[in-house]
Amino acid sequence: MSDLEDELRAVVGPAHVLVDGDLRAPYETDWTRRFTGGARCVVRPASTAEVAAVVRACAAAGAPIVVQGGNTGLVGAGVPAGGEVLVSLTRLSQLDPVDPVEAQVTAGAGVTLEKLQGHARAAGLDFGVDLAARSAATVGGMIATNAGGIRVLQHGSMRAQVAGLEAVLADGTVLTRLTGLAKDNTGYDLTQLLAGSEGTLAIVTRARLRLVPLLPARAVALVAVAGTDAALDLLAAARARLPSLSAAEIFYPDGLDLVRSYAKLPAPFADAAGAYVVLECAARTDPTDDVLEMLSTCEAVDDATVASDRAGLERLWSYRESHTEAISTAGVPTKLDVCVPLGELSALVAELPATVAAVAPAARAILFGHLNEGNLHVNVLDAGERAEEVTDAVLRLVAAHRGSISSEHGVGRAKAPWLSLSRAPEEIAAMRRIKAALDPAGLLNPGVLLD
Ligand code: 2HG
Ligand code: ZN
Repeated sequence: MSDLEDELRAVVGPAHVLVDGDLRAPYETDWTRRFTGGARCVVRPASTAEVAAVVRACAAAGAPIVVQGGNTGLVGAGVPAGGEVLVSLTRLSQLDPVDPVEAQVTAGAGVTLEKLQGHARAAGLDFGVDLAARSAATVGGMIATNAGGIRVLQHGSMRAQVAGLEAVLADGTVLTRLTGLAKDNTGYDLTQLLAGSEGTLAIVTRARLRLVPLLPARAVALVAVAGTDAALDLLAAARARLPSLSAAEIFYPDGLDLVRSYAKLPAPFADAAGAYVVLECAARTDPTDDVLEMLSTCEAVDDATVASDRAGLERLWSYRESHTEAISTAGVPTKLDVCVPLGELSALVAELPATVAAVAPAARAILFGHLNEGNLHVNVLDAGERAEEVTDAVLRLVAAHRGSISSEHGVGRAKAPWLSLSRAPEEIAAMRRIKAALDPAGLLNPGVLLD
């Protein structure tokens, strides 16, 4: 075995350098099964010092690195293109005690969202980001991708929760900024530069995270509406009248059909609707009455069902949250995560089916997502050989509606060729200069974000 593997074994221990194909395999294919590539080896460091030593060894050998957290990313950024050393961070799982005065906690990059949530809740607080992949998604990956999820409406996306970071640069230098000061105006904000940089500038090893108040009383409404315009009217009413609104999500009848057969759920309403909206309110005391009052006076509502007990909340949320798994059970989707200004959303939804059909007649596009941010998850099934053409057509349509080609999943490898649809040439040139300054040899996540 080569010198590099021996050096890596000396750093992390022989059990944590995986060269055998069977052992590497779970790390080499992404969650969707669409992106796959062979790693030179998988290395599993357990501390920041070990990550730094791994990076130094790779840098000395000129070996490119791909960084992986919970491997729940959806744009191919965490799996190798071919031949990289895959650095898996799941063993960086230290979770410090919650600081109740600052309402902050320091967490290792490998801590799962679910662990973090449980830890915060046990201390009477909560974490501001939540998403369906919570059992596997990790803090490091969520920061690297600036993950969004179902509470962006209330707390913003991942970068808004990050008060400080520790990270390893491409030459093995460790940057540590974990104090989490509420005010700190001392130059470039390196923490926010690394959030959303998709592992291309540094490897996040620990984070100082903000926590939010725990709001234990929740009410969820699943609402039947005529279509996207009515959903937006409902959103406007909910935002104006429900200060405790914590989530607003949308899905459509074809997605509901898939979810129902996958999760064995009953039809939520006697009659089919044009679109379905999930609204959630979170407060210290039961917000159900406020939700019912808003629903009873909003003309956009055709039908609604409301729950506030744990089983009912889970049941109503599962109509929305089971979409990803239900779609993956039906095939390997081409996943496009886009957003447009709310005023453009209806037109986008109306134009998408024909846009997809024009390049891939056999394909079907399942739409769902985060209504409040105009964020649609366009999941195209049965695109077959036409996945690239579908991607191109959909992303161009989104750009024509003044939208973003990646709302919350990142650019990764999947969308790198289309970055210029969302960012001006001057911006991309500036990003390349930042990349060159921090990673001159291009060792970190090559081919991700900037191809
Ligand atoms: C969600 O909102 C996730 O559930 C996954 O962002 C979206 O599967 C998808 O396309
Ligand atoms: Zn999402």
